[in-house]
Amino acid sequence: MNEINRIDYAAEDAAMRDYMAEGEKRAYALGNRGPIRFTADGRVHPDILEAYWRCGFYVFEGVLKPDELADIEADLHDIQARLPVEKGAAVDTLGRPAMGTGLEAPTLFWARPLSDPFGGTDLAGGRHPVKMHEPQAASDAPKEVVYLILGSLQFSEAALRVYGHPDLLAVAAAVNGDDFVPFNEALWIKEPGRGASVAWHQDGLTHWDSPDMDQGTHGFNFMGQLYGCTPANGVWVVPGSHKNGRADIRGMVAAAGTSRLPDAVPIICAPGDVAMTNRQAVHGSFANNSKDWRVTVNFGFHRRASVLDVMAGGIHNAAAVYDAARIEHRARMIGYGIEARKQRFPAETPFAYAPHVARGLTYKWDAAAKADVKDYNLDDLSI
Ligand SMILES: O=C(O)CCC(=O)C(=O)O
Repeated sequence: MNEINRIDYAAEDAAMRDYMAEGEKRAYALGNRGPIRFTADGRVHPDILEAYWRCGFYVFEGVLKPDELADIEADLHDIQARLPVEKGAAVDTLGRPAMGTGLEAPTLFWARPLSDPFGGTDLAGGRHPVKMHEPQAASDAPKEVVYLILGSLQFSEAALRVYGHPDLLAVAAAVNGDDFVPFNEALWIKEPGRGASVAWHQDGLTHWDSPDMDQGTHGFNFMGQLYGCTPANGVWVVPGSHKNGRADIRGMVAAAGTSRLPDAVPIICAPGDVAMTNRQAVHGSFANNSKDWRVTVNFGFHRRASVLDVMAGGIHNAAAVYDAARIEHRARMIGYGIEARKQRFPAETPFAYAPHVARGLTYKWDAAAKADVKDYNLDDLSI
């Protein structure tokens, strides 16, 4: 994609460069990356699970192959062409009804280029307490850009097929149990010279004070990388921070004297790698002041016990009690993902999702299903 000239972080530039070089070294020393591997009896290799639980993230290398990446890129270009010409506009650049119009659930998130829309605000439950450094964008940059798209599976069949990936779903079952359930899905678009930062935060909101909370209670996100990600444009994680309950992020930044948290490491991926990040880990990303695009196909899963009959929500959708009927309805997206994938990759052995198998539920990916996914994210299971 386009290349732009690197815009300096000005006074922050040298420190940022050192931080990224040091972080990269520490990231590679963690021992939490490699292909998805299985034991002879078909279980996700225990070394992977050990490293994931030790670090709070893992990088699965080479999961998405070139044909699948090409599909995702084609959908990305289609999405970009269908975005409103500017925030609030009803049409795209070709005068067609823009993506997101007529939908009830939140989909498009806009930000000033290189800004930090959440840091230091009360948004999203105030979970991003400290603002990140906001570099100066080029004078010809647009006023605002779309950096996040929620409910993304309704806009991209390629993303839906990634959602049905058999090896990734096997990992979800190994981490969250065979009866794992959806969380939400998103497309993160970090344009070079424009992409917003995501201030340090922990994702979970619901169970921090629960007496039986443990390191996996708030689930995890998969982050599939279309173009790869670097220290400059990728997510950074504080390894092990998912184990320690709610972090004092304000205190961590104050102690460091900078938003460059000294213990954090970058998630580094090649195109087609898929990271898995614990939602309780302290993580964030800097404004993308590099020359490289980062596009992340993001989708999360929970333990069923973490959401069943729990009162939650209020960030990605309306607050509600997540009863069994809602969970089953939302989990149809797993059924659709598996079916959509079967059509495109018929030689693969599809994943068998235990709750559907147990109840004899079957799904088709057809015209009716495509209509059914409109606004599906109203039912996200957001804890
Ligand atoms: O992709 C990013 O920059 C941020 C992702 C993130 O914070 C999340 O998925 O919780």
